[in-house]
Amino acid sequence: MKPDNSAHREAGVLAGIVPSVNLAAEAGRMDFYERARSRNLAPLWRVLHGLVTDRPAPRCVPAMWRYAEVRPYLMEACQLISTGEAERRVMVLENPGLPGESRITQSLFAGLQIILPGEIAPAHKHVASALRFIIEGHKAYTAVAGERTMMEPGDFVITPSMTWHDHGNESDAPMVWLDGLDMHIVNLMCASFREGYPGKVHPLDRPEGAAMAEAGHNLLPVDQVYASQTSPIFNYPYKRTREALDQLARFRAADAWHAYKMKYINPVNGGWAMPTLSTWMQLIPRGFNTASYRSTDSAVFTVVEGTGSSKIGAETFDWGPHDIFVAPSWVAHEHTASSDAVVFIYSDRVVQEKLDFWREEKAGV
Ligand code: GTQ
Repeated sequence: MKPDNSAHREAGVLAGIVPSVNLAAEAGRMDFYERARSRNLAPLWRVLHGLVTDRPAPRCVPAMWRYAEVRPYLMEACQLISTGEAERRVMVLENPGLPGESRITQSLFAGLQIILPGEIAPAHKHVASALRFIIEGHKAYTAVAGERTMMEPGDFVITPSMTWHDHGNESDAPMVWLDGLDMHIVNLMCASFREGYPGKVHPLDRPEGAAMAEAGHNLLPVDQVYASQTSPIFNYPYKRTREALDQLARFRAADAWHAYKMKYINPVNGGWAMPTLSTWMQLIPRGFNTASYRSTDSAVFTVVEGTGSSKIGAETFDWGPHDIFVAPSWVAHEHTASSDAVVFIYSDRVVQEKLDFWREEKAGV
């Protein structure tokens, strides 16, 4: 094949990506590339620097979802489809840099799930793990592996991998929570399975509060064997989390980058509460401005209480209760609180740590 215009064009594009490649010589290689392609072979030198980047190159961008703007869509979805028909009535928070991909970051899923009084989201199980962070409503439940927990705003509730779970609302008001799932990580590895339960709900065989009694008091049943890497604590209630942050702030100085930031832990091993999703609750006192910080884990932030603003890269977002925003990998961010602010955060940091990927950079250090 003789080098034609398109070959030159392609070569020109390549020259922009890999400056060391000679443009004229590249045009002469097009025939070779064509024949190689027919044998399912591709030259690495044409893609190397796009594959092995000199720094994180997230397609995900800084973004915010204001709850006041999102909530009407959740309510409208309730008019249009039942939980029964939808299986899970969830509006996915899609990163504007990743439209149509059901991703809030490249590795994380986020969605707002709404369940109306009397509705049941039927039982199923899947390899993907889920976290539920409760936004509004009272006394709706999730049942996992035969035990129910009633959910209150600010509670952090875990659905471990491959456990049967259904959700129900026996209260008289809608309940909304944020779902955080790791299915994109599962799918990257092609490790996904799911199964629907034959009945609507899985039978209950443990009393409410069982997990809390077994694991929620800095005590564990002697000789208990833990096969799962997920925390045996089912629900980390907001009341206790808030109290811990409050008491901490009374005697410790705020950290320059994190203010007061506590990680949720698995009492069995002291590690992260979930094997694929790191979770924290952060308290930023009124008037405090966190120093600029970046890390390789893109993170999802949900405001529980208070107001403030966050500078994420070149953008500034003003936020209040229930607003959700995202900081992409390696994009520096800082927060200012205009009233005492409490923010729930999740990311894939735990995965990156296990794989020796994770890095952070604190401005001024
Ligand atoms: O509640 O089981 O947002 O399976 C996405 C997938 C929620 C759930 C989601 C799910 C669920």
